[in-house]
Amino acid sequence: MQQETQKKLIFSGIQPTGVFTLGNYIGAVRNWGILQEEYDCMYCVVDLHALTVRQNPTEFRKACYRALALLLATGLDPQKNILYFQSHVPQHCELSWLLNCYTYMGELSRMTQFKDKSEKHADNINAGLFDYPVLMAADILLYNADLVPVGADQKQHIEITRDIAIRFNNLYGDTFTVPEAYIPKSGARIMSLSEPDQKMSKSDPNANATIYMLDEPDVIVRKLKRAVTDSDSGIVFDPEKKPGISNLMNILSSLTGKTVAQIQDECSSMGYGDFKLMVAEAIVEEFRPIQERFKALEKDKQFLAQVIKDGAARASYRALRTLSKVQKRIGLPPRER
Ligand code: ATP
Ligand code: LTN
Repeated sequence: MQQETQKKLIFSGIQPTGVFTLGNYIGAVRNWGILQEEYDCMYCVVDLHALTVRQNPTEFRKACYRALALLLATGLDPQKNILYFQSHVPQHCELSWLLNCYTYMGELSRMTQFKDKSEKHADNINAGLFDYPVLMAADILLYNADLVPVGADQKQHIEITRDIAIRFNNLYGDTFTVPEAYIPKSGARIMSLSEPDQKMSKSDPNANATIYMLDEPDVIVRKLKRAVTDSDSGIVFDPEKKPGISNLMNILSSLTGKTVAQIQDECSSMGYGDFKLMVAEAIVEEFRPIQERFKALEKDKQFLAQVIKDGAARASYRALRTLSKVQKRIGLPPRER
């Protein structure tokens, strides 16, 4: 059905919980485009994970399509990668159930994302939120991914995925590849512009805290101007004492490829105002071509529909193979197909 190579397999996912942020871009999505040249890559819009938080059905459907179009607009090539919606490949849920039976309540209770999200959504601490890491483990193990490119906040989820895989392999013999996190050296944790001790997040209710990939240039400039900096002046990299300006330096470094030390040297005589404009300009220029491609793609419904259909078919083919193997190892009665 499709060419399979000896290349290492990359798998990653992103939630369609809103427009992708500068944090998603630098920490994850941008790297996905780089990896597609060297690896066999699968990138999934994890719509089922997004349901752990209440979504408005009409808005949610739009957000799912937008997420896929944005991935394409950043340069992911549907010929080189498998791009698809998680909900279109039911084997993710099937494997997730099986893995639930090899995961302990204690380990899930220690997940910091669960603790954070439970605090943020105290009125809706649902079982899905608790079980989120097991579905994520299923996403990854279903394809025997070698590497998982994510931002630093997902490290703990990759650790539990590894633990589940090792536990299963110890019980039933080598079944799953034990994956490794692939976290960028620079930009793995972009912070909020309003609260630089919090990570930038697409579901932050304060729109000024976040740069979205579809923000117009004037909006980006305005948000940068408002970004919280520190009481003293000086473009100095010190994440502890000067988290605001250090975050902006980190953003600039990730976008230009310059080190923070170089930026500190080059900008030592600048005031905060000019520096903020320089960072805004770099973001605007980075997003300009992506936004143009996005506008064209959004109109091309037929192309998008084809990518979605092909992606699901190619992913299902691979998923079924692993799931059948797992079912057999566990001792479930075989089903003729
Ligand atoms: P939400 O606010 O809905 O929880 P999110 O913005 O945290 O969403 P996810 O869909 O959970 O985004 O994450 C997608 C990818 O982006 C993950 O690999 C994650 O590690 C990465 N990522 C998210 N936020 C940041 C950030 N601030 N800096 C770097 N990487 C990030
Ligand atoms: N939990 C991830 C999204 C995600 C994911 C995955 C990432 C779901 N399944 C599999 C990598 C691999 C997050 O970014 N919050």
